[in-house]
Amino acid sequence: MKLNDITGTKYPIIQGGMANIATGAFAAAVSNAGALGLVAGGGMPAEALRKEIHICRENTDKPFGVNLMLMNPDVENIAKMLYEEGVAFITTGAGNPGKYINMWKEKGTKIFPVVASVALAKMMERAGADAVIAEGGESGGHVGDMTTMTLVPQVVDALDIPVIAAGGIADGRQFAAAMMLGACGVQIGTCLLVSKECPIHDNYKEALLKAKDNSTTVTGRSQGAPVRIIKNEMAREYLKLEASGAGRDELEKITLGGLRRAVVDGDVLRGSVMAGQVCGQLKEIRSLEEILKDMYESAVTNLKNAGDIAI
Ligand code: TUI
Repeated sequence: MKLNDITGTKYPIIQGGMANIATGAFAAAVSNAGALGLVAGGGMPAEALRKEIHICRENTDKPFGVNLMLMNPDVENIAKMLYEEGVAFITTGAGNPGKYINMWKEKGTKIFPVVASVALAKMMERAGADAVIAEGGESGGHVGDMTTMTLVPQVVDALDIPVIAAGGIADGRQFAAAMMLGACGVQIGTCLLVSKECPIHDNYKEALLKAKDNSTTVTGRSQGAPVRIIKNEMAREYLKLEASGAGRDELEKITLGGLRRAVVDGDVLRGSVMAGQVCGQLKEIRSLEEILKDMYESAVTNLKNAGDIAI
Protein backbone atom coordinates (compact mmCIF):
# COMPACT_ATOMS: atom_id res chain seq x y z
CA MET A 1 0.00 0.00 0.00
CA LYS A 2 1.40 3.36 -1.04
CA LEU A 3 0.53 6.48 0.93
CA ASN A 4 -1.13 8.12 -2.09
CA ASP A 5 -3.56 5.16 -2.35
CA ILE A 6 -4.82 6.25 1.10
CA THR A 7 -4.69 10.02 0.59
CA GLY A 8 -5.66 10.33 -3.08
CA THR A 9 -2.75 12.73 -3.65
CA LYS A 10 -0.36 12.83 -6.61
CA TYR A 11 2.70 12.00 -4.48
CA PRO A 12 3.12 9.72 -1.42
CA ILE A 13 4.13 12.77 0.58
CA ILE A 14 2.44 14.61 3.44
CA GLN A 15 3.34 17.95 4.95
CA GLY A 16 4.46 18.15 8.59
CA GLY A 17 2.23 20.02 11.06
CA MET A 18 4.29 23.19 11.58
CA ALA A 19 2.45 25.23 14.22
CA ASN A 20 2.13 28.98 13.54
CA ILE A 21 3.33 28.41 9.96
CA ALA A 22 0.98 26.11 8.05
CA THR A 23 -2.02 28.39 7.52
CA GLY A 24 -5.06 27.38 5.49
CA ALA A 25 -3.59 29.12 2.45
CA PHE A 26 -0.23 27.35 2.81
CA ALA A 27 -1.80 23.90 3.32
CA ALA A 28 -3.96 24.49 0.21
CA ALA A 29 -0.83 25.43 -1.77
CA VAL A 30 0.88 22.19 -0.65
CA SER A 31 -2.17 20.17 -1.70
CA ASN A 32 -2.35 21.98 -5.05
CA ALA A 33 1.32 21.07 -5.60
CA GLY A 34 0.57 17.34 -5.18
CA ALA A 35 1.22 16.41 -1.53
CA LEU A 36 -1.24 16.24 1.38
CA GLY A 37 -1.34 19.74 2.87
CA LEU A 38 -2.08 20.04 6.57
CA VAL A 39 -3.53 23.04 8.36
CA ALA A 40 -1.54 23.35 11.58
CA GLY A 41 -3.56 23.30 14.79
CA GLY A 42 -0.67 24.22 17.07
CA GLY A 43 -0.61 27.70 18.58
CA MET A 44 -4.27 28.62 18.01
CA PRO A 45 -7.70 28.02 19.59
CA ALA A 46 -10.47 25.98 17.98
CA GLU A 47 -12.43 28.77 16.29
CA ALA A 48 -9.34 30.37 14.72
CA LEU A 49 -8.36 26.95 13.39
CA ARG A 50 -11.87 26.41 12.00
CA LYS A 51 -11.45 29.61 9.95
CA GLU A 52 -8.13 28.36 8.56
CA ILE A 53 -9.77 25.06 7.59
CA HIS A 54 -12.45 27.01 5.68
CA ILE A 55 -9.75 29.06 3.93
CA CYS A 56 -7.99 25.84 2.94
CA ARG A 57 -11.25 24.40 1.56
CA GLU A 58 -11.82 27.56 -0.50
CA ASN A 59 -8.33 27.40 -1.99
CA THR A 60 -8.03 23.78 -3.07
CA ASP A 61 -10.19 21.03 -4.49
CA LYS A 62 -7.47 18.50 -3.62
CA PRO A 63 -7.34 16.38 -0.44
CA PHE A 64 -6.01 18.10 2.69
CA GLY A 65 -5.96 17.48 6.44
CA VAL A 66 -5.34 19.05 9.82
CA ASN A 67 -2.52 18.50 12.31
CA LEU A 68 -3.59 18.52 15.95
CA MET A 69 -0.77 19.39 18.33
CA LEU A 70 -1.88 17.66 21.51
CA MET A 71 -0.08 20.08 23.85
CA ASN A 72 -2.43 22.85 22.61
CA PRO A 73 -4.36 24.20 25.67
CA ASP A 74 -7.61 24.17 23.60
CA VAL A 75 -7.14 20.55 22.51
CA GLU A 76 -10.59 19.31 23.66
CA ASN A 77 -12.47 21.98 21.70
CA ILE A 78 -10.26 21.45 18.66
CA ALA A 79 -10.87 17.69 18.71
CA LYS A 80 -14.67 18.34 18.73
CA MET A 81 -14.41 21.00 16.03
CA LEU A 82 -12.47 18.61 13.76
CA TYR A 83 -15.31 16.11 14.21
CA GLU A 84 -17.93 18.77 13.34
CA GLU A 85 -15.98 19.83 10.27
CA GLY A 86 -15.60 16.21 9.13
CA VAL A 87 -11.96 16.78 8.22
CA ALA A 88 -10.77 14.02 5.85
CA PHE A 89 -7.31 13.50 7.40
CA ILE A 90 -5.98 14.20 10.89
CA THR A 91 -2.38 13.86 11.97
CA THR A 92 -1.48 14.35 15.62
CA GLY A 93 1.75 15.24 17.39
CA ALA A 94 3.37 15.60 20.79
CA GLY A 95 1.03 13.24 22.63
CA ASN A 96 -1.43 10.35 22.61
CA PRO A 97 -4.67 11.03 20.65
CA GLY A 98 -6.24 7.67 21.66
CA LYS A 99 -9.34 9.11 23.33
CA TYR A 100 -10.44 11.03 20.19
CA ILE A 101 -9.94 8.34 17.57
CA ASN A 102 -13.36 6.61 17.80
CA MET A 103 -15.19 9.96 17.59
CA TRP A 104 -13.24 11.05 14.49
CA LYS A 105 -13.70 7.67 12.82
CA GLU A 106 -17.51 8.10 12.95
CA LYS A 107 -17.07 10.72 10.21
CA GLY A 108 -14.77 8.49 8.16
CA THR A 109 -11.72 10.60 9.00
CA LYS A 110 -8.38 8.91 8.31
CA ILE A 111 -6.06 9.27 11.30
CA PHE A 112 -2.26 9.28 11.24
CA PRO A 113 -0.76 9.82 14.71
CA VAL A 114 2.92 10.80 14.91
CA VAL A 115 4.79 8.29 17.06
CA ALA A 116 8.32 8.37 18.37
CA SER A 117 8.40 4.81 19.79
CA VAL A 118 7.25 1.27 18.96
CA ALA A 119 5.14 1.17 22.14
CA LEU A 120 3.02 4.19 21.14
CA ALA A 121 2.83 2.92 17.54
CA LYS A 122 1.31 -0.37 18.72
CA MET A 123 -1.12 1.48 20.98
CA MET A 124 -2.23 3.64 18.05
CA GLU A 125 -2.79 0.61 15.81
CA ARG A 126 -4.96 -0.99 18.52
CA ALA A 127 -6.87 2.31 18.93
CA GLY A 128 -7.83 2.30 15.23
CA ALA A 129 -5.25 4.54 13.50
CA ASP A 130 -5.18 4.14 9.70
CA ALA A 131 -1.39 4.61 9.54
CA VAL A 132 1.29 5.98 11.83
CA ILE A 133 3.96 8.57 11.15
CA ALA A 134 7.25 7.33 12.63
CA GLU A 135 9.20 10.52 13.27
CA GLY A 136 12.90 10.44 14.10
CA GLY A 137 14.62 13.08 16.22
CA GLU A 138 16.32 14.59 13.13
CA SER A 139 13.11 16.56 12.61
CA GLY A 140 12.46 20.13 13.69
CA GLY A 141 10.36 21.22 16.64
CA HIS A 142 9.20 18.73 19.26
CA VAL A 143 11.34 15.59 18.93
CA GLY A 144 11.59 12.04 20.24
CA ASP A 145 14.78 10.10 21.11
CA MET A 146 15.04 7.59 18.24
CA THR A 147 16.51 8.32 14.81
CA THR A 148 14.48 7.79 11.64
CA MET A 149 16.93 5.08 10.50
CA THR A 150 16.31 3.01 13.65
CA LEU A 151 12.67 3.88 14.39
CA VAL A 152 11.03 3.29 10.99
CA PRO A 153 12.03 -0.38 10.44
CA GLN A 154 11.20 -1.30 14.03
CA VAL A 155 7.74 0.28 13.74
CA VAL A 156 7.23 -1.38 10.32
CA ASP A 157 8.05 -4.80 11.86
CA ALA A 158 5.74 -4.26 14.83
CA LEU A 159 2.61 -3.08 12.93
CA ASP A 160 0.22 -4.32 10.25
CA ILE A 161 -0.92 -0.82 9.23
CA PRO A 162 1.14 1.43 6.87
CA VAL A 163 4.01 3.48 8.27
CA ILE A 164 4.95 6.96 7.04
CA ALA A 165 8.56 8.01 7.67
CA ALA A 166 9.45 11.48 8.98
CA GLY A 167 12.55 13.28 10.20
CA GLY A 168 15.63 13.91 8.07
CA ILE A 169 13.90 13.78 4.68
CA ALA A 170 14.50 16.69 2.31
CA ASP A 171 15.56 15.16 -1.02
CA GLY A 172 15.05 12.14 -3.28
CA ARG A 173 17.89 10.13 -1.72
CA GLN A 174 16.38 10.35 1.75
CA PHE A 175 12.88 9.72 0.35
CA ALA A 176 14.16 6.58 -1.45
CA ALA A 177 15.99 5.44 1.70
CA ALA A 178 12.77 5.83 3.74
CA MET A 179 10.93 3.61 1.24
CA MET A 180 13.73 1.03 1.59
CA LEU A 181 13.14 1.05 5.36
CA GLY A 182 9.58 -0.11 4.66
CA ALA A 183 7.69 3.17 4.75
CA CYS A 184 4.64 3.69 2.48
CA GLY A 185 5.51 7.37 2.05
CA VAL A 186 7.08 10.33 3.79
CA GLN A 187 6.23 13.40 5.83
CA ILE A 188 8.38 16.48 5.18
CA GLY A 189 8.50 19.84 6.90
CA THR A 190 11.79 21.73 7.01
CA CYS A 191 12.39 21.62 3.24
CA LEU A 192 8.96 23.22 2.68
CA LEU A 193 9.92 26.22 4.82
CA VAL A 194 12.21 27.43 2.03
CA SER A 195 9.37 27.52 -0.51
CA LYS A 196 8.16 30.72 -2.16
CA GLU A 197 4.69 30.08 -0.74
CA CYS A 198 5.73 29.56 2.90
CA PRO A 199 4.43 32.53 4.94
CA ILE A 200 7.37 32.78 7.38
CA HIS A 201 9.51 35.92 7.67
CA ASP A 202 12.34 36.22 5.11
CA ASN A 203 14.88 36.27 7.97
CA TYR A 204 13.70 32.75 8.94
CA LYS A 205 14.20 31.54 5.35
CA GLU A 206 17.66 33.16 5.22
CA ALA A 207 18.64 31.49 8.52
CA LEU A 208 17.67 28.13 6.97
CA LEU A 209 19.66 28.75 3.80
CA LYS A 210 22.72 29.79 5.84
CA ALA A 211 22.47 26.82 8.22
CA LYS A 212 25.03 24.02 8.20
CA ASP A 213 24.79 20.33 9.12
CA ASN A 214 25.36 21.03 12.83
CA SER A 215 23.44 24.29 13.08
CA THR A 216 20.59 22.88 15.18
CA THR A 217 20.40 21.94 18.84
CA VAL A 218 17.75 20.54 21.17
CA THR A 219 16.47 22.68 24.05
CA GLY A 220 14.04 21.63 26.77
CA ARG A 221 15.28 18.08 27.43
CA SER A 222 15.36 18.81 31.18
CA GLN A 223 11.68 19.82 30.98
CA GLY A 224 10.54 16.68 29.14
CA ALA A 225 9.72 18.82 26.09
CA PRO A 226 12.70 18.60 23.72
CA VAL A 227 12.52 21.03 20.80
CA ARG A 228 14.99 21.16 17.89
CA ILE A 229 15.83 24.71 16.79
CA ILE A 230 18.60 26.54 14.99
CA LYS A 231 21.34 27.61 17.43
CA ASN A 232 21.14 31.33 18.17
CA GLU A 233 21.57 33.76 21.05
CA MET A 234 18.37 32.54 22.72
CA ALA A 235 19.25 28.84 22.32
CA ARG A 236 22.73 29.35 23.83
CA GLU A 237 21.31 31.23 26.80
CA TYR A 238 18.65 28.53 27.30
CA LEU A 239 21.16 25.66 27.16
CA LYS A 240 23.47 27.43 29.62
CA LEU A 241 20.59 27.96 32.07
CA GLU A 242 19.43 24.37 31.56
CA ALA A 243 22.93 23.05 32.33
CA SER A 244 23.02 25.12 35.51
CA GLY A 245 19.84 23.39 36.70
CA ALA A 246 17.39 26.27 36.11
CA GLY A 247 13.72 25.57 36.78
CA ARG A 248 10.72 25.62 34.50
CA ASP A 249 9.63 29.23 35.16
CA GLU A 250 13.06 30.67 34.42
CA LEU A 251 13.40 28.60 31.23
CA GLU A 252 9.89 29.34 29.99
CA LYS A 253 10.51 33.08 30.25
CA ILE A 254 13.09 32.75 27.49
CA THR A 255 11.08 30.63 25.05
CA LEU A 256 7.62 32.12 25.66
CA GLY A 257 6.25 33.29 22.30
CA GLY A 258 9.56 32.31 20.67
CA LEU A 259 8.10 30.66 17.59
CA ARG A 260 5.97 33.68 16.72
CA ARG A 261 8.98 35.95 17.29
CA ALA A 262 10.87 34.00 14.62
CA VAL A 263 7.97 33.35 12.21
CA VAL A 264 6.17 36.71 12.36
CA ASP A 265 8.75 39.27 13.59
CA GLY A 266 11.74 37.67 11.88
CA ASP A 267 13.75 37.81 15.11
CA VAL A 268 16.14 34.95 14.38
CA LEU A 269 18.47 35.87 17.28
CA ARG A 270 15.90 35.68 20.12
CA GLY A 271 13.15 33.61 18.46
CA SER A 272 12.63 29.82 18.24
CA VAL A 273 13.80 29.03 14.70
CA MET A 274 12.48 25.45 14.57
CA ALA A 275 14.21 23.34 11.91
CA GLY A 276 15.30 19.77 11.28
CA GLN A 277 18.88 18.61 10.78
CA VAL A 278 18.33 18.66 7.00
CA CYS A 279 18.67 22.47 7.15
CA GLY A 280 22.31 22.18 5.98
CA GLN A 281 21.05 20.77 2.64
CA LEU A 282 18.79 23.69 1.79
CA LYS A 283 20.36 25.95 -0.83
CA GLU A 284 17.61 27.94 -2.56
CA ILE A 285 14.04 29.18 -2.44
CA ARG A 286 11.85 27.28 -4.89
CA SER A 287 8.13 26.86 -5.52
CA LEU A 288 6.32 24.05 -3.71
CA GLU A 289 5.64 22.46 -7.09
CA GLU A 290 9.37 22.37 -7.91
CA ILE A 291 10.38 21.06 -4.48
CA LEU A 292 7.85 18.21 -4.53
CA LYS A 293 8.34 17.24 -8.21
CA ASP A 294 12.13 17.21 -7.85
CA MET A 295 12.04 15.18 -4.63
CA TYR A 296 9.62 12.62 -6.07
CA GLU A 297 11.34 12.22 -9.46
CA SER A 298 14.76 11.96 -7.86
CA ALA A 299 13.47 9.27 -5.44
CA VAL A 300 12.03 7.27 -8.36
CA THR A 301 15.38 7.50 -10.22
CA ASN A 302 17.31 6.53 -7.10
CA LEU A 303 15.11 3.50 -6.48
CA LYS A 304 15.32 2.43 -10.17
CA ASN A 305 19.13 2.68 -10.10
CA ALA A 306 19.43 0.96 -6.73
CA GLY A 307 20.29 -2.32 -8.48
CA ASP A 308 23.54 -0.75 -9.68
CA ILE A 309 24.77 -0.19 -6.13
CA ALA A 310 27.36 -2.87 -5.52
CA ILE A 311 27.54 -4.34 -2.03
O1 TUI B 1 4.69 17.57 17.26
C1 TUI B 1 5.72 17.51 16.63
N1 TUI B 1 6.51 18.57 16.41
C2 TUI B 1 6.25 19.84 16.84
S1 TUI B 1 4.89 20.34 17.69
C3 TUI B 1 5.45 21.90 17.73
S2 TUI B 1 4.58 23.18 18.48
C4 TUI B 1 5.52 23.65 19.77
N2 TUI B 1 5.56 24.94 19.98
C5 TUI B 1 6.29 25.42 20.98
C6 TUI B 1 7.00 24.58 21.81
C7 TUI B 1 6.97 23.24 21.59
C8 TUI B 1 6.22 22.75 20.54
C9 TUI B 1 6.62 21.98 17.10
N3 TUI B 1 7.05 20.83 16.60
N4 TUI B 1 6.14 16.35 16.10
C10 TUI B 1 5.42 15.16 16.30
C11 TUI B 1 6.02 14.36 17.37
N5 TUI B 1 5.33 13.79 18.31
N6 TUI B 1 7.32 14.13 17.56
C12 TUI B 1 7.43 13.35 18.65
C13 TUI B 1 6.16 13.13 19.12
C14 TUI B 1 5.72 12.37 20.24
C15 TUI B 1 6.54 12.20 21.35
C16 TUI B 1 6.08 11.50 22.43
C17 TUI B 1 4.44 11.83 20.24
C18 TUI B 1 3.99 11.14 21.32
C19 TUI B 1 4.82 10.98 22.41
O2 TUI B 1 4.41 10.27 23.49
C20 TUI B 1 3.16 10.61 23.98
C21 TUI B 1 2.71 9.77 25.10
O3 TUI B 1 1.91 10.29 25.86
O4 TUI B 1 3.12 8.59 25.18
